Amino acid sequence: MRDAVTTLIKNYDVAGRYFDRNALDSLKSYFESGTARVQAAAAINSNAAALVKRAGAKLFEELPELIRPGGNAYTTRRFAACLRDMDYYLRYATYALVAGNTNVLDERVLQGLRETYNSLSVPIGPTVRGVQILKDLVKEQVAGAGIANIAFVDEPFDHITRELSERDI
Ligand SMILES: CCC1=C(C)/C(=C/C2=NC(=C\c3[nH]c(/C=C4\NC(=O)[C@H](C)[C@H]4CC)c(C)c3CCC(=O)O)/C(CCC(=O)O)=C2C)NC1=O
Repeated sequence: MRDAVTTLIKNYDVAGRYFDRNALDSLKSYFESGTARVQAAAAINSNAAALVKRAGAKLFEELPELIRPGGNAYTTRRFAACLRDMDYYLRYATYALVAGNTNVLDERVLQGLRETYNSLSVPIGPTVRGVQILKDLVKEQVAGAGIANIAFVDEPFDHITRELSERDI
């Protein structure tokens, strides 16, 4: 598992180089956004359950066929599994936000996920939509907490949707 700093060190160490201007700029920007990242994590943590619940409600309102007979989130067990997956996405996205790096998502969440989803007929498109709804709600929450520059909030959620959407080669 890597963060913004260890990733940079790894890359420069492989090349046997001291940090150059690019590296220093990227370190500077990571540390400058550090407090905001921690504040964003705090705003998410204290509202995580509500964020997941609201995102689920919005998803099922948009795509009601998911929870009708024949839908993948139909039955209490699968409905709960779907919300639990959303909760995983939120929690790991929060880790990635603080790390300033999406490696934790690759290692702990995304590896093998598409195969699992395909084998259980969990539909990818609606899952991607669920993650985007979650992202929008998180951004509202974080902005509402008075955190100024929240551009970094998009990254982990967009990474999840990008990786999930990726076609097999
Ligand atoms: C921490 C990393 C991690 C992830 C990400 C994870 C996902 C994950 N989601 C699963 C199932 C599932 N995932 C969903 C999700 C959905 N169905 C829908 O229609 C919606 C679009 C969507 C919710 C947004 C459902 C319904 C199941 C149960 C499918 C089944 O058993 O038939 C399963 C199969 C095993 C199980 O049911 O627990 C895994 C492994 N597990 C992990 O350990």
